[in-house]
Amino acid sequence: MTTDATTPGVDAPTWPAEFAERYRAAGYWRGETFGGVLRERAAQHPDRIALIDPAPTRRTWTYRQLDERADRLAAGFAQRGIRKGDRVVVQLPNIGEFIEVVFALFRIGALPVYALPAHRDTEIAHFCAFSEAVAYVIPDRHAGFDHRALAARVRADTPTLRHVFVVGDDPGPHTALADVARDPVALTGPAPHELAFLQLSGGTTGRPKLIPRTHDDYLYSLWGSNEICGVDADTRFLVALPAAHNYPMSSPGWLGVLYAGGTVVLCPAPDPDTAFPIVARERVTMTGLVPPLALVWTESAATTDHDLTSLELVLVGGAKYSEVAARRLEPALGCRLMQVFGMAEGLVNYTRLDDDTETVVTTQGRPISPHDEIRVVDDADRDLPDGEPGNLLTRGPYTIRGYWRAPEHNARAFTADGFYRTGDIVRRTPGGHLVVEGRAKDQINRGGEKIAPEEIENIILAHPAVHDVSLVAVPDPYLGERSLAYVIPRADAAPLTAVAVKRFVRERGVAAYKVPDLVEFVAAFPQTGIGKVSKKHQRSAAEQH
Ligand code: AMP
Ligand code: DBH
Repeated sequence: MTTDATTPGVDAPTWPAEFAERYRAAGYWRGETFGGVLRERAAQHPDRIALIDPAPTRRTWTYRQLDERADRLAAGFAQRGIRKGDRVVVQLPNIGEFIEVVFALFRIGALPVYALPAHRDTEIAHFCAFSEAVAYVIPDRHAGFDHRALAARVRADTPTLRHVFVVGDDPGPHTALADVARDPVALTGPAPHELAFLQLSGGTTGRPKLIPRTHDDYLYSLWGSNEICGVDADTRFLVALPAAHNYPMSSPGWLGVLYAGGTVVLCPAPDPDTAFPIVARERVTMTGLVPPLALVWTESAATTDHDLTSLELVLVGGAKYSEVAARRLEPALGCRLMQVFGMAEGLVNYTRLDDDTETVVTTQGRPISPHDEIRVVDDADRDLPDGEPGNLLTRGPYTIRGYWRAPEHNARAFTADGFYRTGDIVRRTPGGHLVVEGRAKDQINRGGEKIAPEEIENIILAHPAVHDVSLVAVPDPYLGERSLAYVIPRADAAPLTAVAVKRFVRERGVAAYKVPDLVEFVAAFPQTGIGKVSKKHQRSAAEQH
């Protein structure tokens, strides 16, 4: 048997054979691939609109056009030596080319590594080096930032990186994506049980982990989500959040909507001023938001002149949505609310369309699948009775069994029998819904954007005037949480300011949302019984901010 980076079990643990058989026998793993699904939809309804990119000038793709475009780009990528199993870091905003590029890679069986537009040198260099990426796809400029210059820096340091493809008028020293397409060629492509892409984890450690998802498992999460959310060929779904993130991609997301033969509408930014006119013009029926955006949409709906009556369902998730805010959404937007609690590692929970209002506003839903196994345990992994808060462990037909090339981390993040330790503290209601009560993992959830404190602590520690640092969450009425860096300065160094610490992090080149919101200088950290930094004490002290 030949193996390559797409073969499960090679670069990451996979489902034991008995589980894979069970999921196939239950009809969850249907033996489809992303490339195959697009081909089928194009044959079934070639002229239906698959994709709308409204800005700056409106462009549309029928299913046939998207399918053909994916074929032509795949041929061009293949001609440039991109092969099945190769990793390609894709960092594109919500533009039509994003969808074209990933379907072209799916056709080859090359694995997109989904970077967010906000990522900068530190993250991109890591993704490219760690995944041994052969190519990196970027916009020329986006949100005032020149991605070509970043790409040139990363390319100089990454020997495997042979190509940088640029969307836009001026590719600089790189290759214009517009010059890549060729007449279609025959490609073997991936098998359904093989890897489709590497998704990013929000992370708790110094470096973001890569999440290996197969065609079979991810496609199940898509059509399972479609059934729950009522996605069909008439759905017009607005991608308001960054398209590369797991939530707008799969819950039910743009991939779910394409699976159902519906229409994906890309939104360049999620604020009401940008999104409402697009909702009105394109008659959007469904979207997914994070809680801070849901708040702004709810408030703005009262005074808007734009017609939002096409909206049928708004999903809210990614971070805890307050019950008070949740109660206001349906009356303000004139549509149904669904809460969603998911993770790029797999498990996704939704409230249901036929749940009563109390359940929808007070819980974060229940799993997609009857085969999602849920355990709520104490710190010694003993099962707790329903109703008691504890650590959420899960295993199932679309939850990974291990991160990509991370055996040591996997030993901690998964139990011996394959349950993923989510790090979330939940309670299960008698109806089987989960309520997120908190978090055991060291992570900050800044309005749905996750920060691994260790990653930022490592950067700040490199400052010559810093003796030690600890990054914790501070409650915030709008974002839910913001970040606070407690810094112990070196006694022998020149005095340090908060502004200097923030600038230092920014200049290292990380996504802006990871730059500490607040910096406080202290003489010492509170300690735990065995002398570790007590983040628990720091977090409760930070609540005074
Ligand atoms: P990630 O690992 O980056 O995919 O982020 C997944 C994490 O986001 C989950 O483990 C939760 O901590 C958090 N999360 C997602 N949705 C919700 C929600 N509805 N309520 C509370 N936390 C959430
Ligand atoms: O936060 C997440 O990662 C998330 C939230 C809702 C997610 O991955 C998802 C739904 O699929």
